[in-house]
Parts: sequence; C-alpha cells; structure tokens
Amino acid sequence: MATSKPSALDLKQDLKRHFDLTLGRGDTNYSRHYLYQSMALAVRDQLVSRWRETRERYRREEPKRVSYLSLEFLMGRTLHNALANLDLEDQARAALQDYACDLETLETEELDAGLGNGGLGRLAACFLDSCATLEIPVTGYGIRYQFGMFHQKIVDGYQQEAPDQWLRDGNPWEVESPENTRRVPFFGRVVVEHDPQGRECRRWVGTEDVLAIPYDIPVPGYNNDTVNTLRLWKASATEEFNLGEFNSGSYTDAVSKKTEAEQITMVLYPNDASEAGKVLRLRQQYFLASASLQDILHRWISRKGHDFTGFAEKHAVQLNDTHPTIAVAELMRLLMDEHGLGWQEAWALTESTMAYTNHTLLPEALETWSVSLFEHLLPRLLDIIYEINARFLQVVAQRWPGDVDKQRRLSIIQETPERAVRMAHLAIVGSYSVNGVAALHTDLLKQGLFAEFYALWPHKFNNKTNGVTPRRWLANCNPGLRDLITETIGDGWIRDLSQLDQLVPYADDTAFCERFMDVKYANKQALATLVANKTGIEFDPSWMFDVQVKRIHEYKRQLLNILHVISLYDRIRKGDTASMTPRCVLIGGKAAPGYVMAKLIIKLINNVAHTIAQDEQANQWLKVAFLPNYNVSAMEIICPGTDLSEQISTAGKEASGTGNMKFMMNGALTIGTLDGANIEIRDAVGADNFFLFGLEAHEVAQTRQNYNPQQYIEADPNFQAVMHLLQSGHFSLFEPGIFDPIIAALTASTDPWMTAADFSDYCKAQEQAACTYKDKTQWARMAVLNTATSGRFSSDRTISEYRDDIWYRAPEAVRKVS
Ligand code: 26Y
Repeated sequence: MATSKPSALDLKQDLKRHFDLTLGRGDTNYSRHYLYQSMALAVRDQLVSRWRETRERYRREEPKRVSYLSLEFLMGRTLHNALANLDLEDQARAALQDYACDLETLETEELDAGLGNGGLGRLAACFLDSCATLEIPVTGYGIRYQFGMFHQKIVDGYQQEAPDQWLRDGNPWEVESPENTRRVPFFGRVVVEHDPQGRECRRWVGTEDVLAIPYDIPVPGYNNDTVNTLRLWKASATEEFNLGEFNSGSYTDAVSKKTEAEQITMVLYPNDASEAGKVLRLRQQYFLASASLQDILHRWISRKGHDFTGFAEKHAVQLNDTHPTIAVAELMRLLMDEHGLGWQEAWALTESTMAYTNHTLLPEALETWSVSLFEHLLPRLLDIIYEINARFLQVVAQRWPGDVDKQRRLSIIQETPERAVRMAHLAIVGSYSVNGVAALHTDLLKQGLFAEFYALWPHKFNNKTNGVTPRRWLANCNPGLRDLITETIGDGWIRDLSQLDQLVPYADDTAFCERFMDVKYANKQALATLVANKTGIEFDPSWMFDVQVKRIHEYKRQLLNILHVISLYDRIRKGDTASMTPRCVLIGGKAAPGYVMAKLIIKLINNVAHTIAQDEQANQWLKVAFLPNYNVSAMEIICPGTDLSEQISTAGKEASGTGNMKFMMNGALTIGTLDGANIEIRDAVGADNFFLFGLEAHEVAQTRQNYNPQQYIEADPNFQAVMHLLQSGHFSLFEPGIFDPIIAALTASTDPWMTAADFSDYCKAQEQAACTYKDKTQWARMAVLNTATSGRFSSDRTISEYRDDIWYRAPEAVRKVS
C-alpha cells in the first residue's frame, strides 16, 4: 500500500515544528544550519512510516534477505537524495519560502558521510540505492566511524590531513537502536570440553567483550515505498567490565579500557591499496562481521528457534572484498559454539550463504593477517580457520594427488615470510560465488591470481561489471541534462537506464546537440566557480575541461597526466601554439597518509599548476588546478561539467573504475587505456567515440620482460623536453631535488606502472582529443552518444545481475555447490 505523499503544507508545518520546538530556535534566528537540521528531521519523518512498513512487509513475506557486509559506505550527502527519491523536492522548495534560503544552499550545509576511501565504498552506497529501488531486501552492514575519510588540505603544495568531524553537529539521518546491541568477544583462550553426549567441543573463555550498538540509516528507493536499512555499528565498553575495574579501585584503568573498546570504531583506515596489518583494523573487521552475523542469526532464532533448516535459502551474505571475510569463520563459530550445530551442518550452511566480491589484483592490496596476531586476538577463530584449511587441503589432495606445491600455494595459511592467514583464500573456500567487477578483471582473476581455484571450482566464478546509481550521478547532480533527457524521451530512464539508447538518433539532431552543449556549458560554469573558490584559479568555461579525480595512486598514473601537462607547457613556451586547443586541467584526489610517492605526486601537480599560473603566456592556453579534498559532493559538481574524462591506469591494474561511468553518463568523452570497465565503455559507445591509447594488459606483461624507459624518452623529443624541465628543477626552484624520487621511478627499468612506455601514445591521443574538441558539432555528437550508450553502467543493471545470478539463484543450485 502506497504511503500518501505529504502536501507542501505538511512539510512546511513539520519544518516549522522542528525548527521552533525540536531545536528550539524560535523564528528570529534563521541560521542556515538549524534550518538544514529541521528540514532533515522533517524529511526523516516522511521516511519513518515507509521504513516501518517495509520492515513489516519483509517480516510478513519472508523473502530471501541479503546482507551486504562492507568496511566502507561512502554515502556522501543524504538530504537531496531523500527528497528526490520521495518526490518531495517541490514541497521542500515551497516550505522554504518563508525562510529566505533556497534549497540548494541549504543542502550544502550537510557534511558528507565519508565512511569510505574511494571506489569500493562508493560502490556499496550506489548498490544500496539500487537495491531499495529494485525493492530487494538488502541490509547494508558497516561501521559507524567517528572520523571518516580525512579532510585534505594543501599547504605549500603538500597534502595535509585533518580529522573528519562529520558527527560534530549530530546526524539527523541515524536512529540509534540500543535494543539490538550485540556483544563481540576478543582475546581470551580456547578450552576443550565435552558435551553431555561425550562429544568434544571447544569453548572460548576469558574473553574481553565489546558491545556493538547499531545506528540505522534509512535507504529510500526511487519513487517507491521501499525504505531499506544501512546498519552501522558503534563500539562501546560493557558495563560489568567497568564495574569490576571500579570495584578493584583502578578507576583510571577502567576508563582507559573503556576508551580502548571505543577505539574500535573511532577511525576509518585511509589506505585503499596497501594493507598496514594493524591490529586495530583486524578488530574492526571482526567487530563488524560478528555483530552483523549475530544480528542475522538473532532474527532467525527469534522466529524459528534453533532449527536452521532452510537458513541458506533465506539468507545471502555478500562480502565486499576480503575486509569482512572473517565472517566465514565467525558464522561457523556462532553456529557451532553458540547454537550447537555440528561441523558439517554448519559448513554446508556457511558455504551456501557467503559470496565474495574481489576488487583488486594488486598483490599489495591482498590482505593477510599474521597467525600470531590472530592467535592473540581471536584464538577461537584461528582454530576454526585451521580446521577449514585442513579439510580444504584434503579436497586439493584428492583432486591433485601428491602435488604438495599446489597445496602450499592454495593453502589458507601462508608459511613464508611469516605464517599468515590469506583472507582471499578463506573467502574463496567459504563462498559459493566469487566475482570480479569488470569483464577484464574477472578474466584476469580466472587466468592469473586465482587460476588454481578456478580450475578447482569454475562454477563459483562470475563477473558483475560495476555500475553507478543514475539517480545521484545523473538525475540529481545534473538537473539541466535530466530535464533535457526527460523532455526528449520521457522519464522512464531514471529507473531503466537502458532507455537512454533512445537518445542515439538525437546525436545527429543539431538542435538537440546545441541544447545538450548549453547544459554542459552551464555545468562548466558551476565547476569553474568551485575551482575558483577552492584554488583561486580561473577556468574559462569555453575551454576544454580535462579532468582526473580519484585516489592518488601510482597505478592510476596521475603522473602521466601531469607529464602531458608539462609537455603542453613546454610547447607554449616554445611558441608552438598554432594548432593548440585551450584547456583547463583539473586533478583531485587524496593520497594515503603513509604513501610517500603518492604525496610527492600531489606536490608535483601543485608545483606545475603554480608555475603555469605564474606564466602569462602559458595562461593564454592552459590552466591547471589541483582541487583539495575531493569527495562525493565535489564529484556531483565535477562530473556534469567535464568534457574529457581521464581513465589512464596501467592496463590490467584498475579492476573496474566507476568514476569513468559517472563521467560518461554526463556526456564526457573518455581518454583511456584498455583497462577495467573502460573496455566495456568503449564497446558501448563505439571505438570512434573514445580516445584510446597505451599498452594492453598482455603487452604490459610482455614489455616488462626487458623494459627500458630511456628508449621511450630518446625516441620522442617531446618526452625529452619534459624530462629536461623536470630534471632542471624548473618546478622545484626553491626545493631543489625534491622530485628526484619521481624521476627515478619513471626511468627505472623496474617501474611497474610503465608510465614512460605509454607517454608518447598518450600525447597522441590527447592531441586527437584536442583536435576533435575544435569541431564543436563533432564533439557534441560524441558527447551525446556517450550519454546515450551509458545505460549499461547503471548499478540497477549490476544489482539485477547480483540478484539473479548470486543472491536468488535457485536453492538447488546453491545446494549443488555446497
Ligand atoms: C586492505 C585495505 C588496505 C584496503 C582498503 C580499501 C584495500 C582496498 C581498498 C579499496 C579498494 C577499492 O576501492 N577498489 C576499487 O573498487 C572499485 C569498485 O569495485 C573499482 O571500481 C576500482 O577499480 C577498485 O580500485
């Protein structure tokens, strides 16, 4: 039954009530901040009844439930999305009329919920939107970090990190649910006991427990009445644990233990590619896995008791990378130690419930946890992992008798350089589905990283090419284009993005193309304002906007981008501007605080930007800016205003990319390598409408054999000039030699990212893009085609595939696998 929509008057009254009464602000103090809070509370009121009805519907209909376990949910802002999904935008505008504040301004009061690093975290957020829109009963489980992704400042060209205090003013979107508190054990030891039937059983005793308190955030579907839940856990000390300490008189110890417990959910680890192996991170992972699984089991037991027949038919747990993978062992522990199941029964259930998504091929990002750390923190879990491994290695031995080497390679336990648990192996062994996030990535998993697992269990492996939600990433962030599209083909595309293909014929319609580019121009003005406000650099919206925003990582090759910028600068200095297209280059992204090379690349970008900004001649043709603190809200302004999207990773390294999809939807053309989802983007839009360059994945592997960067530099005078500027200290006059490590990396025969190998071809593709941009009609046509063929990259498509192939696969198929 549809919940009736409130009238403008209702929302206005609710707004006033919250402003006057809930927040007690009277009507004299129209502070924008309190107005935002009041609006958020008024909108939340609208969500609450739909939320309860959704929960009741699921309880009644008992559909199969999916739990999406992720250490990261990069949600960004909520107000606009909630208003749009509830179709309350007009009412909100009307309600604001008395307050001399427009909705857009009010929305900027909200701080981003930045509970993630980058792609993987934002993917989880897009997935939640699609699940609610497709009315799939999916609960997101994550951690309520008190400090999310750090705030990035640029000081003298260097990145400086500041804490992200997103909860400072409270969070109107969350509802604390203390009655659903769970208890998560740590430390202690394992004792062997016998049950009344004389069977050996193990008990984990002497644990130091931490409470997990859930905070629920509503996730509304698009114009339907479904409101799903994102449940975030906060760590809290247990009461008795404090009492004991108090009674023994060690007050300060009690307090420090309390803070130790609460440390667990204090901060998001800001590494997105290399594992630091910190014990606190493992505590976070186990905390999330245990609390969430207890939550799932609690609901089952409260309805069905301890009979777990049919559990796997009613539950799937999707593991967002290996980060929550300890869930495999934890589900075994809960079922056996807490609920009395035998190993076989528990295992059948576990391996037909868990599904694992891999997001990276980079060896340094593959998680391993040292056995000694495990033993200390989670002794019972280590026991269980050993047993899983022993049984698994028997399967391997049966399949490949006598092949001890293979057992060693496949083992969940790595022996050298130190004994450690390989989380990816645990995930594959414990899951009925293993998926990559783009076609190439899945192929590389099957043929490379996990080839031997693929040989053992080919049926587990599948591809789910990523997508992004077209609500946030087109309809909401680009109202100009949304209205133009809707006027042209109706509004069905917002739920079914494949309908965008109806725009294909309009690529040859001059009037449509003109309007399309008018919208782009207005969006470029908005982006130029953002850039000017944050950096002081003035972008001219009639120039080409060339943008690369993403985490800073060597494999993503922001260095290649800035080398090209230097080559343009060099050309201008030499007066070689006859055929040049003026362009504004925008680069943004955060570096992991411990990633020295990435931070140095930020410094180089800033110094190059600074040098160019000082050079009047260069400024006739070229503007360069580094946008500080790139985040979800910044992307909502950036992707609508971009002409050229930089997707230039070393082939075979970027699992998928999702920024590439956001740019495409908003009519940017891509310059890119054949990597991740770029390949599928190029297939969709056609090779003529994509600026391709660089080595392919297999060529990267070949070229590496005897790679000689110097040879590429010598072959290209342009490259020589760039290296000369770099080496002469032109961009580091006051800090001589600071960029030497970059020069060394670039020119080393061991450079894994092969930047030098792709430079010349990249410049050629850039030249082609610049040339094309001069032909306004041609560019417009290609831009329209990019939007028109982006339908496949909706996360609705991705999620329907997860639903059909993984989550709602027939139970027989699930059983067959287990
Ligand atoms: C283990 C820890 C250091 C770690 C923490 C975060 C490792 C990795 C990550 C995050 C990885 C990530 O964001 N991967 C990206 O996932 C996207 C969604 O699938 C892909 O589009 C993108 O190519 C991939 O780099």
